[in-house]
Amino acid sequence: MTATEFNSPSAVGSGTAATDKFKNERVSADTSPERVAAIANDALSALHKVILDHNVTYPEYRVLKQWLIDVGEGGEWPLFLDVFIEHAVEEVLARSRKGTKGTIEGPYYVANAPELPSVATLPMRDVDREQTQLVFGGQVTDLDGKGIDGAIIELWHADADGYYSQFADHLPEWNLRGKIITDSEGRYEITTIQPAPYQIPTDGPTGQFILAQNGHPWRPAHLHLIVSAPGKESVTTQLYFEGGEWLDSDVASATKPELILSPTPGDDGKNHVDYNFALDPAGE
Ligand code: MBD
Ligand code: FE
Repeated sequence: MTATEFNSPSAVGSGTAATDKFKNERVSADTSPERVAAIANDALSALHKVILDHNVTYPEYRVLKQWLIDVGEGGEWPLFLDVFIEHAVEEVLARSRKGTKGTIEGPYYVANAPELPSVATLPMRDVDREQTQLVFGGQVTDLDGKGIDGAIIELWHADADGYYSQFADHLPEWNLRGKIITDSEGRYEITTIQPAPYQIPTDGPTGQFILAQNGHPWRPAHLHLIVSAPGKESVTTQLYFEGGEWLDSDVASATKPELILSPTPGDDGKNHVDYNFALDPAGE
């Protein structure tokens, strides 16, 4: 495999895997017919207005139809929706939250990662061990700052080449994924690798959509996390890195100033940083 291939994860492989994982979840929502009608009518009206305002032509309409077909056939709906739409849904959720800021989940979460103790290293290959290591410590608390015994931190991220395990065939099943259980005071210290900026696949319809408008396909380097505990609202979030490329132009519009880490290099040659999570109480 060439270096170029590693720099450009293929759309079809990761898209199909993400679509299959999502379909297995068999999702549902408790939405009344009246609410469905209200949302659907407003969504269609907004689209009609765009068509009229921009004098969209028949050739353009047919290209849109073909592109929508391509997104489905390429398995890219999870990718496209999570990059361009999910941040607005997260903004709605954030209105009712006081604790640690959340942000989008993205298409590559997998439940049931191996459980790890409060001080742990994520599963990684020898080649990952050659990367700069990141030691990430802190405490999970309630909104009053009281530590939570046995809180759960699910952590997942891409490797240095931009691949997520289970969405690329060459990686071990749980590479750079883990479920860390905090100690009696809610503390943890997780060692992983310092992630690199992430390029979403450009060889499929989502990439075509971005390049057709001279956009870029990059996300800043990030860690994904879901932090949860009994009696608390879980928070789905991401952490970024001070000074990192693409922080101000994330293609997925998912950065927040509160979510930027500033690690410092230690005498051990590893980067070190602390970040604490405060969880809202569970809703009614
Ligand atoms: C990612 O890694 C990601 O975090 C998002 C939101 C979309 C595509 C790939
Ligand atoms: Fe990601």
